[in-house]
Amino acid sequence: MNDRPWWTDTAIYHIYPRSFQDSNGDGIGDLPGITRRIPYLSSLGVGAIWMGPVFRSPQVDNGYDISDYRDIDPIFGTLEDMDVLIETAHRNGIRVLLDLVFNHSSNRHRWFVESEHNPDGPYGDYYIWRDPAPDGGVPNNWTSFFSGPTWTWSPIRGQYYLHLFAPEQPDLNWENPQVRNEVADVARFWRARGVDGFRMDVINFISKVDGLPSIDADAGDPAGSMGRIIDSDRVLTYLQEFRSRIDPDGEVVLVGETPHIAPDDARRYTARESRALDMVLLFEHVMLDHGPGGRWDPVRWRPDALASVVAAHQRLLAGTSWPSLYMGNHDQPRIVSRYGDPVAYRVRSAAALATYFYLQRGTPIIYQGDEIGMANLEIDSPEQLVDVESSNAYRDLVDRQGVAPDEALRRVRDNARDNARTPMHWDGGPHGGFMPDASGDGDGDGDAHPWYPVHPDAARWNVAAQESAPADRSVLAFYRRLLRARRTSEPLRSGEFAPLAADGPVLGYLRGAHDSEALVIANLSGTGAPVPPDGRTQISRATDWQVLLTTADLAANLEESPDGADESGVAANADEPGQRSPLADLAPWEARVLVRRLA
Ligand code: ISL
Ligand code: CA
Repeated sequence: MNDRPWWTDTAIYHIYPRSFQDSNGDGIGDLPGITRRIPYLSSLGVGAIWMGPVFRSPQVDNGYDISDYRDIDPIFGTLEDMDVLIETAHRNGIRVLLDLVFNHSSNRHRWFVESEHNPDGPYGDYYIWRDPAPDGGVPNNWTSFFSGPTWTWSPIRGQYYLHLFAPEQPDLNWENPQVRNEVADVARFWRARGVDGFRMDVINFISKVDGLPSIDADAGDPAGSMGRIIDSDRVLTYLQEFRSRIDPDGEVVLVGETPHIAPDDARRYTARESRALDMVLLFEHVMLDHGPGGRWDPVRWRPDALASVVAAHQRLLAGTSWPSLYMGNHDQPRIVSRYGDPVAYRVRSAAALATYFYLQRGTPIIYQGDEIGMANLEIDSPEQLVDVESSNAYRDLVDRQGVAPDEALRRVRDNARDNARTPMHWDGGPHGGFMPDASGDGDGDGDAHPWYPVHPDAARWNVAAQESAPADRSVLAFYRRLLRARRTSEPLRSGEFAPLAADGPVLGYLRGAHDSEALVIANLSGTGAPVPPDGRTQISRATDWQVLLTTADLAANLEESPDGADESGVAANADEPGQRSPLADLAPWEARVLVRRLA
């Protein structure tokens, strides 16, 4: 038994409820649908789920605009459905994290309605209200993450209110102790129903610098500008206060989403002695393809840049901090499309990326569908951009920046959040098994349709197909092997991290435990490559390296089989680690994991 907290010794599965499993045929994923899939999650080998927000919400930002923190939105089910889900998850050895969105609420929350209509009442100071600037305009020059202004005028109250996101998402005023009491009360309410932890939405934004000063024009990079609007010391104080109120014994896991956080703050907030957050969700690795104009000015990402960011994050969160390891989520495009090769090496590149990323020191957070290699949509029309951030970005490019519609679509489509929000693929049946076929005649044209179209390739890329496929053609089977390797290999569970020098697209690192070590080397390209010099040096130190895993055993794609496969298409020793020599050249998209015991 180790004294490390449970969340350092497991993987978390991130569910986007509206796109996971619909149980009642209305085309929207729901809580009973998640409950139905708990056995699948248990078979995957994850020890916890993080569910996106399912609380009452007008759904302007798909639930990240909450109008009642203590009730379930009817599109997802009821409080009783949540109780059943939590109980079923716990019975299957799976803990439950909810998504607390407390930097802002919905403008339809009663607190905001009260605050707007009754400025001198008990809720008058729950939000960030300001008079117009001397010139009658907005109070400062901040901009919203969702394009456009970050202040909206209320004719009812005769003041502006702040919203770092959509106008329907007014920022709560955390400087007000009453607001902080409300947040703690909500967390205690869910703890009492058996919730094991919380993912905390943009939690580093909760305290803004006094006076809300405009940002100097020279503050080009988003990180810099966030550093100019956030008071990070008070953020830490408020997080410590929150923890002390809801979790005096340190049993609750708190994962803070912290876009553009300064590295020192990431370390401060997660250091065990700080008693604030347990992990943060960092962003540099999901901004490698952001060009000079940011997310909507995409450039090609570079593997050596990924290696540098990974090494920097590991260095930053060494010691008493603990990294979270996510590559995809509901705000990011699909991993295999963004970092892999979804055309020529969809199976093997999905597996190679997972191996490189999830065997680092830290807790893997796997986003629904990445474990079966789900890919980006073919977005060829602005109508397919239904997400508030993506559609606003498109409109802003065309209407405000005068970019031609085709060029604007080209700049938004690959990074649009819609890519990761297509319904989960369960089987090759109607709607990919995401929703019951309402008409029941098996052609999936019942009166209801999924809230967002199912990806056209669901018939081939789905859980059922990969459950029955030979191991060498199943991303799902590989994810199971990968998570099992993490659970059973001491250096992968708890070993210290040391990066190898990147050599073009070949990246890697060492994981060193007290009595054993592991070496992870990944060729993130479609061409063969030698083991890099740094890796060669490490491997040549000893002669007893064992190959624990290699993606060279996997087919490049669903149809093909790897070299040396027998007539049934199953790679030689597909269930056994590759028989390759530790120093053999790396195949295209080969990630190789070596382990050895120290003498
Ligand atoms: O990546 C982003 C900014 O660079 C945005 O896609 C995202 O809005 C940001 O990461 C914050 O995300 C969280 O808060 C948003 C919500 O839209 C996202 O879904 C949530 O993950 C506002 O609540
Ligand atoms: Ca439903």
